[in-house]
Amino acid sequence: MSDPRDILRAKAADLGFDVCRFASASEPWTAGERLAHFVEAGRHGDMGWMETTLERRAHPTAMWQGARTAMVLGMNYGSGRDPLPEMEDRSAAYISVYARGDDYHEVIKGRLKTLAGQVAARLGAAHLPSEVKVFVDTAPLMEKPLAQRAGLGWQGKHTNLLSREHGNWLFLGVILTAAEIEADAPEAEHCGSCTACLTACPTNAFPAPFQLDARRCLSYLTIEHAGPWPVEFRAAAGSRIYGCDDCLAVCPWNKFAETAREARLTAREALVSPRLADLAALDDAAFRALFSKSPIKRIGRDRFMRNVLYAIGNSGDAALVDSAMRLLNDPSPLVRGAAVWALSRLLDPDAFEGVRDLRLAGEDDKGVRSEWHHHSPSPAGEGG
Ligand code: B12
Ligand code: SF4
Ligand code: SF4
Repeated sequence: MSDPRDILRAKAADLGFDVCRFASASEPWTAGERLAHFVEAGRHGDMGWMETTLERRAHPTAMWQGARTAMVLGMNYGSGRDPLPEMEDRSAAYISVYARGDDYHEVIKGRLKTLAGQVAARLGAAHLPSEVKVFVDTAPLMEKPLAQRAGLGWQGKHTNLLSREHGNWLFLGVILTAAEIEADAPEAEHCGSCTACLTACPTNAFPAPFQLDARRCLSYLTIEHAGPWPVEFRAAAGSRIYGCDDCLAVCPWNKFAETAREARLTAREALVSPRLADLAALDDAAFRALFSKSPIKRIGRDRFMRNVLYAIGNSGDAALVDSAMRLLNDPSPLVRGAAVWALSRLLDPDAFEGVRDLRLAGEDDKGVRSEWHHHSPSPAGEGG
């Protein structure tokens, strides 16, 4: 019989996966201890699900005792160009490359399920254990160390998995099976003395090479963090309103990256440099319509508008004052508080104090009141 891995690889390629390799899911690893260290140090921030699933997440067999082999899939979502120059237009928003098309969870999960059915049938026909389970992103499984073990690439100093063939723009998906399938060779690390990603990070989110403090990462702050951001990160966000690509985009290994083959992962025109003024005008229904099938819909309109307002505050564009003023009337205190910060950056101190004096009296939310006081050019008394 020919190598079963090649048959399964061919099926994966037919379904649009760019790479498919195999690793042991049962051999021990150090990734679980490193994850525990990450969580103990509080680096997961508000992502409480990392803490509650810590034990299951530590190793594939902690989640599923029967797991023997991981079939690890990669799908390229590269745009074929460096996206960072887009941020030069401060009146436009920057949405990270991974979120400009359809939600990758939906795109990949459907394909993984189809593939898993084919894998199970193939294993069953070969009289091997045919139980399989599929994972993309949301399950308690550490996908990057599994991908490195399978040889898809290596975890770079920015902690993402990159490869010599595909650079940094690769989504991961995993099928675990109870069958023992011969493993592919793991990939070695090829960062060498390069530190480009570490120095490019606008918020200094890497306490050491190969380690990330998610609390400082703009991807975490824009997507996962629910409330107002610590003030120190707001200016550094620039125009990034959903995710961040800086550490990926500066990596020299992108020179080999190709453009995504999967049409559903390619950018929708409306999500490349959308005008901040247009985004600030979205009500809930318009937000849902614009981000239909997009991963951005999942953060909800209020959190999204918070991000848009921080970007407005960083724009230096006086034409956006009206947008921020309008959002001072928003029903969400999160949005109102972010509007205060934006105005504190766009208005001159006298104008800001004038607006504050008018608005503060009618504001009963403690958080928004504290935004008014905190960003006032001169100290303002409570109730002022
Ligand atoms: C939580 C999470 C986040 C968090 C935390 C990110 C992180 N680096 O941990 C936040 C919200 C910040 C995030 C951001 C992003 N994410 Co995310 N995220 C995840 C998720 C759900 C879990 C990752 C995890 O377990 N983190 C915990 C840490 C401890 O794990 P780790 O990074 O593997 O940690 C290793 C290193 O720290 C290292 N280490 C630690 N100490 C030491 C010491 C030494 C000496 C050495 C050598 C190594 C070392 O070993 C650890 C174990 O391998 C995965 C999906 C999944 N289920 O795996 C997606 C995933 C990692 N995310 C993904 C993506 C695309 C992103 C973004 C690029 C999105 C964007 N453009 O905004 C950014 C990238 C930011 C960055 N630089 O990492 C992809 C990455 C694909 C890839 N090719 O790697 C994944 C795999 C989802 C998917 N299925 O495609 N993400
Ligand atoms: S995604 Fe952005 S903020 Fe997060 S570590 Fe990378 S460069 Fe830093
Ligand atoms: S930028 Fe340099 S250090 Fe960072 S992942 Fe790429 S090769 Fe490694």
